[in-house]
Amino acid sequence: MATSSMKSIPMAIPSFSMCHKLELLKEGKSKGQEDHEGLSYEFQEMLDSLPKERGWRTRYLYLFQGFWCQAKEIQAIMCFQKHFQSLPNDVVLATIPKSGTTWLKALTFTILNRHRFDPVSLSSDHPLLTSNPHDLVPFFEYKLYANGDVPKLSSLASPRTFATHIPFGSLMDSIEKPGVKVVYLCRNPFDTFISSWHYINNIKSESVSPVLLDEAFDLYCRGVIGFGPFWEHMLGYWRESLKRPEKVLFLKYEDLKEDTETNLKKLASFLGLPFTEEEERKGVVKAIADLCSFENLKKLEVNKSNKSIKNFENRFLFRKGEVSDWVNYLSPSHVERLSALVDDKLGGSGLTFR
Ligand code: PAP
Repeated sequence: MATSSMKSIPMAIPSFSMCHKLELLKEGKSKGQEDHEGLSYEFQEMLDSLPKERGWRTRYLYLFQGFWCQAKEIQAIMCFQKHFQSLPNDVVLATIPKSGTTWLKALTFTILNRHRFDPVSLSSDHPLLTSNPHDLVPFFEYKLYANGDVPKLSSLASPRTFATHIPFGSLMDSIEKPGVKVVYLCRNPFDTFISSWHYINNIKSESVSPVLLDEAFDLYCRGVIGFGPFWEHMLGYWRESLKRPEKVLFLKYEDLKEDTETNLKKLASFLGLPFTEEEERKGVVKAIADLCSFENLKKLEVNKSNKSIKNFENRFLFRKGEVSDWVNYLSPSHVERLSALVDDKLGGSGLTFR
């Protein structure tokens, strides 16, 4: 069922299938458009029919199904929407980028696998010590269905755990099966913006000039950011969590930071694996919080030197991990504009930030 926020969004769903690479664009045509390399002519034609704006990292962002998205992500999302078959115990972690996705993946993986990999005794074979969280909980759009691939997922151990940045309106048909659970992690829009701006400038290739803060800020406030507008993204999951709390758990980054253990208990209960009294006595909750903390993950070799998402270096996923770092970057006029926007878009929804 569509949330009221999603009803107003024009849905541009092409009627033909573009999951596979048909005729690939010739090099000449894709010159200067690395983000279009490997896409079919048919897909390119569909892209050309969509509204577009300059992208933060790629040449363009396209307005697809009511949200802004890169070309290759659109290809992957269409493929996901066509092929993904949910199973009753599936868990889907949802975020808009830079809201704490990496952290949520680490926490959820560790909770769900705590009987196999004990976070208290923490032997050296705990996967989190040698794998980036993005390799333990794959994204639909960057990993599983990237490049039009159709993965075989039926043999994965239950509960299968996936992640996505897809807005709720475009995800809902794929997760409707009873028992499928969604955890959404939301972060205040000021920090999400600053984190995104740093990340984009860190991962961009040297040949591309940096995105200036003012320019990025203007795009952000106009909703033009991957998977944005951010307010639509947040409201889609927020409203669904109010309507169906057993289906969608809505967490906030700032709450997790302030009281990780209380939120971990909430998360474990929602996932159907509440901590027992004995586990709490043994310090399991604290051990998970410590293992997945920013400080611990950042110092692991795998997160200093390896690459996980789309060949970007893992180290850029661990910048500061703080609440309110935005105060070091935004001017009073930025704050005024973004505050007014947040009030306008989220006011009355019940979704607030400290
Ligand atoms: P993604 O959407 O590309 O996966 P995501 O993990 O959501 O990125 O966001 C990265 C932010 O989460 C960074 O924030 P910052 O730029 O403000 O520092 C990163 O530092 C923060 N982060 C990563 N891991 C943790 C963690 N374990 N605890 C708290 N914050 C974290």
